Amino acid sequence: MTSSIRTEQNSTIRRLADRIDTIWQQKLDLSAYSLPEDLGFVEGRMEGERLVIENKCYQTPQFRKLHLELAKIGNGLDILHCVMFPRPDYALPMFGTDLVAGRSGISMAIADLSPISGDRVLPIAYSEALEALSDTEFKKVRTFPMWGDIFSPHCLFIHPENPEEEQHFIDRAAQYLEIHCDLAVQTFPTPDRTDEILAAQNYYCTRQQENDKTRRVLEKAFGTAWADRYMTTVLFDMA
Ligand code: BLA
Repeated sequence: MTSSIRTEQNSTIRRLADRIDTIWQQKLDLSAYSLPEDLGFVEGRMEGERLVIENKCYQTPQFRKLHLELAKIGNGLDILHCVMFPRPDYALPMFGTDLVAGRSGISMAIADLSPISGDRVLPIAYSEALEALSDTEFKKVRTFPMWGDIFSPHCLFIHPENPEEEQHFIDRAAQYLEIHCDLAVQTFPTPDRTDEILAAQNYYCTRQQENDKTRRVLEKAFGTAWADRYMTTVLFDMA
């Protein structure tokens, strides 16, 4: 993907965005996905600073939406946001990652395969694959907000200390994504579980919509109504 803001992004964000693109292209059968009312590229102003959002979306036989978003606020704040929404007849976890970079580097990096079954446990093949990964250690682990009960025990939620930890995070997030794509394409649909899957995906989205930090950034640039519409139709739309 050649994009206008990617080349200006924090280099860690750029490298993770490139890894996500490459893994999607290699492992999934991608087709086009149209965003509502052409929200592919959006521009707003926050306290005199420009906010630019660039979205890339696909769909596949297993996923109703793959979403990779890059945002840039003035010269100070770069954001990567990515969520993969399984189709409601596929009992697959939600892959999500979010990176926030300020002037002094990445302040927050999160990546998870979040369970969507009624009992909020990952499919056994996922737990086995994740447990087989080598142990990992980051110096500054962050504390989950109130709405963070959606994340799995394998969730990485850190403040990377240095460039080595940033690279380590990228490699680990890429491993999660590779495991997810490999297992997803081997998964058969379970139409009898659609109600349970929908309820769990909707719970995930409702919780993510409670993230005031994301909401506040969007509200300042675009206003309350726009921010709400964006969070509920683009970032975390329910199936
Ligand atoms: C936190 N998200 C944040 C923060 C900002 C944003 C500014 C605070 C960073 C910090 O505390 O260091 C902003 N994130 C955005 C914006 C967009 C975005 C504006 O994606 C989009 C335009 N958030 C997600 C996904 C996950 C996620 C997919 O979008 C997880 C898979 C998590 N973001 C997440 C969490 C926090 C966060 C857990 C910390 C919230 C807190 O500490 O209260």
